[in-house]
Amino acid sequence: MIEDLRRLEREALAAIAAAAGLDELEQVRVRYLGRREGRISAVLRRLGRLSPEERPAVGAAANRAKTAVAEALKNRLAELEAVAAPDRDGVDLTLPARGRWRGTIHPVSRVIDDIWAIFRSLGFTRARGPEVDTEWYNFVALNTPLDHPAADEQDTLYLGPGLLLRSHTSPVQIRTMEQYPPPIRIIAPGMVYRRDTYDATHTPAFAQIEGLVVDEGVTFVDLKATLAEFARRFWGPGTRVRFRPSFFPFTEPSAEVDVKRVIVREDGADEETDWIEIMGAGMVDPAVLDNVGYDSERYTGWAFGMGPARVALLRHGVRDLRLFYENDMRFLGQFR
Ligand code: 2U9
Repeated sequence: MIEDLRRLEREALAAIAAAAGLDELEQVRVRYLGRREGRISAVLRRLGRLSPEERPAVGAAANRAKTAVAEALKNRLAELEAVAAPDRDGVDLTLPARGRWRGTIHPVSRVIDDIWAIFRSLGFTRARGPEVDTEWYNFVALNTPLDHPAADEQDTLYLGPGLLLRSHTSPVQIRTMEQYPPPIRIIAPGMVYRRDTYDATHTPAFAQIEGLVVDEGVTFVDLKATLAEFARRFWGPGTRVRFRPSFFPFTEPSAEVDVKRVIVREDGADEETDWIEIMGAGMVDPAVLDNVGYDSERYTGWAFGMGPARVALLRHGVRDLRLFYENDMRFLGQFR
């Protein structure tokens, strides 16, 4: 019987060491120490039937086996729990790993990149300049007198006397013309600032992309052809373009540019959208060319400006501009 107990103990200790999880360990406990069916428990229960001579030795061996197995169970339980449950530092080693965090290009930046790629292929260079600029570069050089409403403190964010946050990227074109002689063919994308109410169609900081061409013999035909080519590359070959007379202080004549897009319906048929105003443009006012020291008798130019956030709005069917500038990852993550 003592021999049987030694074998049971060896078996139990091996099974405990081999138990890979808490459930398996509990099964081992029940098999050897369970009150009703445990094999070591059964030996202890039978002690009463042994002769008084046998009882002390077998009893002692049975108790030793029970203690050794109980001790092994306790140790293995601690080991398994350390892996299965949060440890004292609250680290749960069984939690699945988090997915890798993947960033994405902002939808407004993507519109800027796409517009830039088209103009680059048409021979334009990208230009940049400061976001803090002077009244001269932001207004006066652009043929906009300081008593013009745009220069009013109601509309422009002033930082000090004569110093402001640029309200368009046009100062970049002025600075570029000061620095380089014609011919000029540039695209100026960047953030601009206006004292606007924050609502679905206005944000006080917004992206703008402007273009400027200056050379000998440049005409309104070049403006129309280039912007129509751009529109067809950006919105598709079926896109129609319309120019409506307008006014800007820095261009004369000036136009608002509308596009009518062709979209393919779910049933495969083509459908034309309404006319959508997409940008402003015009022939650079000779006074602007004079302001940077260009000979306005010899050179002519054209320019345009548009808001990429508005383009992104149309591209994705978003109704509220603010969503693009609030950095909510639940919104931005959808543009992957
Ligand atoms: C120079 C000369 C001329 C840039 C131009 C517009 C027309 C225009 C608006 C579009 C939507 C601003 O972002 S918006 O609110 N822009 O309508 N911009 S012509 O003309 C220039 C620029 C620089 C030296």
